[in-house]
Amino acid sequence: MKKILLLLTVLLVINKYANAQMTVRVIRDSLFIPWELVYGPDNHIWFTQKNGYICRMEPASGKIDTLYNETNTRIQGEGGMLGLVLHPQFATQPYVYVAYNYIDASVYKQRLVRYTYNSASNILQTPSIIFDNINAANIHNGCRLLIIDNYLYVTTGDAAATSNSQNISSLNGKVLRIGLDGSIPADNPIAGSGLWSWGHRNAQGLVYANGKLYESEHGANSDDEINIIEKGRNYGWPTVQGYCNTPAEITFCTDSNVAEPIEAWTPTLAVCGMDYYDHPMFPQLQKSLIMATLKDTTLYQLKLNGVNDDISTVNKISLVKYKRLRDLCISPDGRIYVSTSNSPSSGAGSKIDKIIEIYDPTYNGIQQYENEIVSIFPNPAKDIIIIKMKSGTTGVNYIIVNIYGQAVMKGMINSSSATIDIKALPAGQYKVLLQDDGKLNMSTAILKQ
Ligand SMILES: [Ca+2]
Ligand SMILES: [Ca+2]
Repeated sequence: MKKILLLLTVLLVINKYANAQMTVRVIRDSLFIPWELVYGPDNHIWFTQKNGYICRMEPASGKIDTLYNETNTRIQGEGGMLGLVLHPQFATQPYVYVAYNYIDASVYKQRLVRYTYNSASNILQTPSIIFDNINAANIHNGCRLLIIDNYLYVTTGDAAATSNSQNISSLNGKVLRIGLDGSIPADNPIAGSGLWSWGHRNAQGLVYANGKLYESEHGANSDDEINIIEKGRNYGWPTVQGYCNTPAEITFCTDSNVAEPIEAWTPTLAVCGMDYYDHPMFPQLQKSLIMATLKDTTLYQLKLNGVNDDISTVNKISLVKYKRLRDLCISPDGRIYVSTSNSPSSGAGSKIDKIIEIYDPTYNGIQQYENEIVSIFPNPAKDIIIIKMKSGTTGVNYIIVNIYGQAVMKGMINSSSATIDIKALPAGQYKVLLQDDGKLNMSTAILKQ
């Protein structure tokens, strides 16, 4: 019986690679510009809509819960409700951080608000303003949010005033770094200031991976950019567009310690939301930034080089044909979720936006790497997982990582079958990483029940 099972496993592996297929499914329609998608530790997609609704969707069914309607949100042109991020310890600190534009004494502004999730009633409550009085305009309001090591990173646009970006007294045209309570960290580059980097035009993509902060930024008539954001660096706008490659730019870049982009596009694509993909569901997409574009109406794969500090190849994922694409998120089991941005931006008119899912229906979690055959089961698991390797396996490290990227268990496998007791782990999604010092480097998502 065991031999038959093994044979079946091998056949499944071969079959999977023969039929690997990228499939697209529209989960929901009739939405209004889902501006930011975040895959939550509750296996739901949390998202904003530009008109002030904060929502939570179950991916399989498409069931949407409206958690909050922020009636202070004011749509003006590109402005409205924008970025969203969840607290990294959401299970114990159920906070949702959101950026939106509002009117204060007839002046258009932007603020960051923290809401508290009440899981019993499935709503957000007790909004608390943590950062206020950022200038806003009909165009160029950023605004992506990200939390790294308990600091909140925020991209702000130049709010249609290009001089803001080089003005270190202005919060606009910047990447900001603030405490989760809105405080200014003592180790920011300018004492008492929320600025982390400057010289930005309008960044609407931000993702942290490989110890690096990758940002996408809309250019003007040329030079959409991908940057790696570093503390206290100047990214050039409006004097420098794209690379430092004109005499005036070269002078300014030398004088002002300007960081050049790692990629630039002319004509522009209208580069938008980004996430990092490294899951074996789509091996061809691993170790890549995945990026939504508005004007170019395509999802892009930006494959990183071996040390993750440059882009080696750019591919279009041409299967995704839903006009303007705003943002994406990736689930721990390797599925990609994308939102569109095709409704009239004023909010007056039909709501025609979608959230779509990209997945491989033939993917079964069994991976083949070179000559290694690995399977991990059961999945979902309750008490134990069994990791089956090829015979004679030695020296393979396993690391179990939670949804926050923290290693919660690790050890070494020195046989063709290892049983790991996971009873002590809280229920939820995890990744099992298998690594040796040679060619084996795989990760598989498991669900602990
Ligand atoms: Ca730049
Ligand atoms: Ca240039």
